[in-house]
Amino acid sequence: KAAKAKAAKAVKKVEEAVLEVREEAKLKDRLNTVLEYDLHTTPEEASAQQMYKALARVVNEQLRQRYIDFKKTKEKAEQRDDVKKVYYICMEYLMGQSLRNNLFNLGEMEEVREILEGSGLTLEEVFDCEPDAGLGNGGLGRLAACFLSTMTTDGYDATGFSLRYEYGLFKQKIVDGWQVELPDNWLPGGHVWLNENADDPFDVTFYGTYQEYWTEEGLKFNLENPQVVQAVPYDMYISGYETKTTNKLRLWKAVDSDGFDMATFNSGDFTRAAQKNNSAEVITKVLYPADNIEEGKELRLKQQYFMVSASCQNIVRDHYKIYGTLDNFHKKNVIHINDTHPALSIPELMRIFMDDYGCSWDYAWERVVNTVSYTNHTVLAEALEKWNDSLVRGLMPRIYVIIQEINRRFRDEMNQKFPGDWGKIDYISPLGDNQVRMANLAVLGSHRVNGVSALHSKILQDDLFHDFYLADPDKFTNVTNGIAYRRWLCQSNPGLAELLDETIGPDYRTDYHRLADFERFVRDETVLDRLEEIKHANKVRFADKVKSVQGVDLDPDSIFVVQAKRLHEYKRQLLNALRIISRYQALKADPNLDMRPETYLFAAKSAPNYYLAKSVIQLISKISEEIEQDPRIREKLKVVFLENYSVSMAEHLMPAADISEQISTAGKEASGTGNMKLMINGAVTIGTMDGANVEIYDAVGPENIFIFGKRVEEIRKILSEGYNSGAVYSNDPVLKAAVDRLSEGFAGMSFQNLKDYLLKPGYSIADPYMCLLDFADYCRVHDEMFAVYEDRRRWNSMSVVNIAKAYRFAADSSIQNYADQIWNTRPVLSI
Ligand code: HBZ
Repeated sequence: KAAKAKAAKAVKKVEEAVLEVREEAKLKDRLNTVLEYDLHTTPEEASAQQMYKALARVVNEQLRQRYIDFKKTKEKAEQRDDVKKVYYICMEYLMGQSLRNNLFNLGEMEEVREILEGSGLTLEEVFDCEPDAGLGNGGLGRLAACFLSTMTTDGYDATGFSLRYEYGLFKQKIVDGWQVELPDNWLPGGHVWLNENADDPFDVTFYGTYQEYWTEEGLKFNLENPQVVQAVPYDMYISGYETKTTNKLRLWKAVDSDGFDMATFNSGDFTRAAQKNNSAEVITKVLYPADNIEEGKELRLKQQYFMVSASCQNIVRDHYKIYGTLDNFHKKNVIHINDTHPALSIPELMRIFMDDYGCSWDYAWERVVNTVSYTNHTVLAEALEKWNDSLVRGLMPRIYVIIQEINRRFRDEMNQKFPGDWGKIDYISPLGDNQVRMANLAVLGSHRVNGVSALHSKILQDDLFHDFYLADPDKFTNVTNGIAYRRWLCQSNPGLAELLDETIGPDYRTDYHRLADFERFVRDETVLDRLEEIKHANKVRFADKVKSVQGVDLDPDSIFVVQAKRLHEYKRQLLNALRIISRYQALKADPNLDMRPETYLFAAKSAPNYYLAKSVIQLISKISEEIEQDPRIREKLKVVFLENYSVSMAEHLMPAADISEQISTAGKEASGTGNMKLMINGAVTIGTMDGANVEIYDAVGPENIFIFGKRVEEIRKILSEGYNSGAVYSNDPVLKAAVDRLSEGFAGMSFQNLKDYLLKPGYSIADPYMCLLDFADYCRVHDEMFAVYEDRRRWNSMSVVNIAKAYRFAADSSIQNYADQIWNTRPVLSI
């Protein structure tokens, strides 16, 4: 019996090997065919560009086939009552490049490496040809991308919905220190991953004259002369790691439904009639480049409703096709809205249920609320979306009427809970002050609301959504963010991944808990030395990259201090800059200061209309310029502003960092995810007790992180008593000297505006994010950290602990929490 089993096993192994060889042959054959017939070249003569195109096309075909194959698994799961389809709706998906990721996930990297050997091209050269899909601003958009990828690896039936922006996040140029924006025309290289589905469009309706009237059957409405825009889907297939699960990201493109305006034509204006489609297509032209700030523009609202309407119609139609009823809609689907940008999903689903499927209000409402869940990503007042009533009513008259009814019923219900407490009820209503308040709409229309770190979720409950929390505490929960570590560690730091394979074995690649095993090596000198070598090699690699794209020399033997994130007041790049100024002043006073050379790396894009943020970029650039002119100082202190931060730059930067700067004003950074990416690559954090830093601190312990600054409660108290930045400034000579230096300026440019910002009340109080308040503590802890860095053994063991404990921030863990606490679903395939 045993021999038989053994033989059967051997046969199976051979069969698998044969299959693998066939697959390999297929890849190579297909590649050759595409090169020859589509691109008219050969593997030997193909340029890197052509090779990228051909490979992308072949891999895309493989994924399409896998997507079709996976349908059968999903169909079986449709009968199970513990599985739902997960729809993740988000205005942004910051996907970055796809080729490396897909080859890695499909296990085809080595094979392609071998194929390329004959062509004289390297994998890196080929990968470099792919433009980033920069369909997002920062943390929120990258989180959506990490989640979709991780849900796929973990076997969920998940679909992402967003827009097919023709232009992604602008390209950043720095001219004389000032940020200049250039269009990011990504489609020429990026469209290979987009599979158009022109025969599956949906109509989205805007404007029109809305009228209600009574009939014997009740209240009816009529919408005259609306503008109808077609939403055409483009599907990007999403691969998972070592799994048959394949999902898709569906991106909608706006197309004019008739393409020709007959009315204009009939009135004799042929040219204008033919141009009409431009008015619709502008909807998906460009990503709004603002992060954590409200825009309030009509086009942005159009984008939101366009995405939401097409996606919701698609979801309901697909459900009805399978089950022929909406009775079980909420038992089979979850619709997750990522921040309030897709919150119109709530009234839109009500509209579809009632107007298109003839359901009653109560029937629809029960299903909608139990399907929708909402993640909040910010508590910044200026980022909370509020739309003018008149704008909403004009653009979406039917939706506005539905929101009014939601509002009326909600107020009735709250009057039961908080009888007569109209102050409270007014405050949490979706309509008020002639505005539609999207956060209130999102909360009342969802069955679960979560923040993105423990601290942030607590602030939501205690502060921003306190009255909602009192009315329904069970609605609120926390899911701490996470990262796709197969991308941010295994792919972007192959040296470290190899060390992990050797020490703890490769299982951590599929089971994130195993990463914790690495802590066993915290005192293993061989491993610590290897870690040091790997970091150094990554720094050399990064220095080469910076040299080739920006022409700047970095010293890999200096300490790399990294602050990479959007430029925002609350993130306090200015605090980092002030400390560098005082460092510079100390060095000027004593050029022989005994210190290891320090390299400060900044990478950040600012919203194009955010003047103060742009000034901070210019300040950093000008400090850099001035230091470069001083030969004695530039040996020890280097400041570099890395141009055009992007996902692919981050993939090179994170593995090269020694120190991770996470220095936001406590209470302001909802979570942060760059902190997690740096940590898992072995960088040690200096940070405030904010967002997920708090959980990093809990994970690694006080001896493996450098914490400084005021805590949330302290800040609250100081603010209530009146914060006086001027007093802090006057009492600290080091700080005063640094701040005064702003007006004197750098490389011939004064930054009086930034000094004023720190000391004079403007629109709000002086120094609203309290850079000055935390300055002294920041400097003290920084010095302490640099001293510890000199103890290389100790530092590298801190690095080990950070890498090992980063298992807590695997997106797999976040997704598991969403599935358990919010979605109440399970994978259709488990790895
Ligand atoms: O979401 C970020 C938070 O600031 C960060 O702390 C968190 O880690 C991350 C993921 O949860 N928020 C954003 O990135 N927000 C935006 O990008 C944004 C974009 C458009 C808006 C508003 C905010 O209109």
